[in-house]
Amino acid sequence: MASSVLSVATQCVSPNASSVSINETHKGKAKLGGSTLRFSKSSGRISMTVAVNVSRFEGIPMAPPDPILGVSEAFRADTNDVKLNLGVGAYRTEELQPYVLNVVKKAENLMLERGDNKEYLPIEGLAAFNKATAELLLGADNPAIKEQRVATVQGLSGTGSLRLGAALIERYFPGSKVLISAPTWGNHKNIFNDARVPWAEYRYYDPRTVGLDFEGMIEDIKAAPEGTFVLLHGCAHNPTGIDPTPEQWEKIADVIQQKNHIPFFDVAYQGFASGSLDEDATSVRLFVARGMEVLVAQSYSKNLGLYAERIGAMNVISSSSESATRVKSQLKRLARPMYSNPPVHGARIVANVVGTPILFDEWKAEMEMMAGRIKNVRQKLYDSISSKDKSGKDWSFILKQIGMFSYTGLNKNQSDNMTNKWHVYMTKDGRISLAGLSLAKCEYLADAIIDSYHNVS
Ligand code: KET
Repeated sequence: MASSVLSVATQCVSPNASSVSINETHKGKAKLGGSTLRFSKSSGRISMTVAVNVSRFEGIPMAPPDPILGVSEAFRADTNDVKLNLGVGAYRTEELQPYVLNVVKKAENLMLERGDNKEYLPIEGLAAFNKATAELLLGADNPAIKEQRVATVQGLSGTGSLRLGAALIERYFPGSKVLISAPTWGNHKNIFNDARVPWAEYRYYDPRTVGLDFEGMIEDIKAAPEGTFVLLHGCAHNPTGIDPTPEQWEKIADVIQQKNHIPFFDVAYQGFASGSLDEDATSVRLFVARGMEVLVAQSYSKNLGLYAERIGAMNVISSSSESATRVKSQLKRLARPMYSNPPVHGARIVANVVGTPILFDEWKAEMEMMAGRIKNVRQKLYDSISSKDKSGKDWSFILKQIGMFSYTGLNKNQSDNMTNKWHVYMTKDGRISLAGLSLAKCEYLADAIIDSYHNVS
């Protein structure tokens, strides 16, 4: 469109100086249809630029709203008072307000008192953060840390860290596939697509049992070609809220080890599954204890409530300190042209909280409090639905699921009904964030779910 207007313009007005009058200052402007022609004369030559009102970006189509973050945008636009945002996994208080952890405020005060500067961080991030985050993940006395086999690079939260890991795969394991669970967090597919890493799915959720399809999962991991990366949710699987049992984790590790696959953990909810930071890291630690090489992306968005600080890490646990050093150098090389170096504020908060024993203990207590509030809401929601719904449907899956979410089993039409009729905002896969629910709203939500489940096909 833009180019056709351009060609019309140049045909109508010859660039020859005789057909255009140029004023004394040797600069001029003329209108032609919707376009403005600008002329200038310098050293006897006339140059002409055409400012066309039609955009060069005409060919770029409108992108669809993000399936998760787009829900918050729609929520903000709704003026009805009863509205409820159960879309994004972000912790709210019982008053449904955002929550800044006390330990975070204390760490920030410490930082202010010290007058920390704002110099660039090294490409790999803040050293104190990298140390703290690897220790939090693996346990401070983990042999992999002692033997310097862990390459840790501070990332732009969980997403940025996953993206960095994906870039490493794309560059050094060309053609390798990543196996991801069906279903999974929606952004996983985008991350690997954008990094040009091919992916396939392994079976995970069984709608008949509303539980884990363990046999399907094992079969699919076994069937993948040797050396496949297997993306695993460290704990509190998103969106299903269903985790393997410790025995099942052992069997998953067996198969991955037998097939020479490489496990790639996404740890976005450490502490949110059980309320305990250590307990929620057992899956990762189990693989590392077997001497396996493991990739782990970490996020502090949820467990420290640092959503907007974009703080997380990419860890590569290697079988030798030499290869860990080389891997780290390459992670830095990948990061430099993408974002140069990471932001400092969140890194300092994490380093202070994890590195100061009093703050660390206080964090654990706050973590338990947040996980506890979600458990209470989960129970109340189950109680409300099961006492109101006389159909005999078994809703006990709500209690079996763990973490921030409940995977309700509502389909897209039913989820639409939740939003359009009840002003309950949620993702279209039927996931609701219990972290955005209060005890006071459980009855209302129960009515909405029962109506949507029974009256919408
Ligand atoms: N992994 C998982 C499994 C995950 O659920 C999220 C965020 C992330 C990584 C990345 O979070 P980050 O803030 O980049 O550290 N999930 C919530 C928010 C989002 O979609 O971005 C969500 O599922 O609602």
